[in-house]
Amino acid sequence: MLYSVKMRSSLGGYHGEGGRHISGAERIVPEDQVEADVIAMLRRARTHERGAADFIQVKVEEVKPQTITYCPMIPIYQIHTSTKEEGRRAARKELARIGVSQAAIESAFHELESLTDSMRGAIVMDAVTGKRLDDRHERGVRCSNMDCEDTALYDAIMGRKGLGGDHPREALVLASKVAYAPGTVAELCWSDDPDYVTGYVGSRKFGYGRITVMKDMRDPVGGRVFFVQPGTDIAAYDDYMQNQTVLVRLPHEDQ
Ligand code: WAQ
Ligand code: MG
Ligand code: MG
Repeated sequence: MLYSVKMRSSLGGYHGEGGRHISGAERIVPEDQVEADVIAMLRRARTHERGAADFIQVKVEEVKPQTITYCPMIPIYQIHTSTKEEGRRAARKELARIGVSQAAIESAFHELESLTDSMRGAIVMDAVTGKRLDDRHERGVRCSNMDCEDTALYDAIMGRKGLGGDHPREALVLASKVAYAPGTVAELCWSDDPDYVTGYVGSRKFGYGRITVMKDMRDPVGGRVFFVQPGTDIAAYDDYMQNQTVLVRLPHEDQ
């Protein structure tokens, strides 16, 4: 039986009541790994670069096998950049190559570059008009309930490529679920972890375009934009992102 393990943490009390978001994490793991994951998450919240959390919530819940769906992990490719400007130019170029309109690219960068505090979720944007479609303000749309189908295999493959660690795994899993969501055209992301400057542009078309530098060191503001086809049903999209359990499968040729 599989279990969902989720953690969210904040500093200065509960996030909704004055506390500042520190970190969140979630896994879907076999029953015998639940305890180890809970401990790893507690440690992560207490030693995070955004601060040592003083409010930590952990939720453990059985996942009903019949509710699980699967999608492929999108393939990774890398774009080496050395400054924020170069990285963001590269991201614009990738988005255009995927088919996101210039208007939507401008609108996305305008939205993300105007943020003064990180959102918890993503902005959902029409990939043609650039209009923001969710009405979730600073919360945005959250993508949840996803993990690697086989973490040991994933670690073996990514470790060999020098891409071990939580950030790439979590981002690749999320980007794969997002890329395979009905309606998604592309995704744009950079981290809100102050010392984590790598970001990406994701799509089903080309995969996970990892851009090595997309922001300045010590910048604590990050964000995500999900670009969708015009006419996408936003309530259904939000429901898929938040609630559909998705296990991400490694492609055959990597095994
Ligand atoms: N669903 C939707 N949006 C989210 C989620 C989520 N589950 N988690 C984070 N976000 C949004 C939110 O606005 C954050 O401020 C922003 O994304 C960045 O989140 O080396 O670490 O978790 O290949 O800080 C990418 C590169 C790292 C990884 C991304 O994002 C690599 C990262 P963070
Ligand atoms: Mg994160
Ligand atoms: Mg973060």
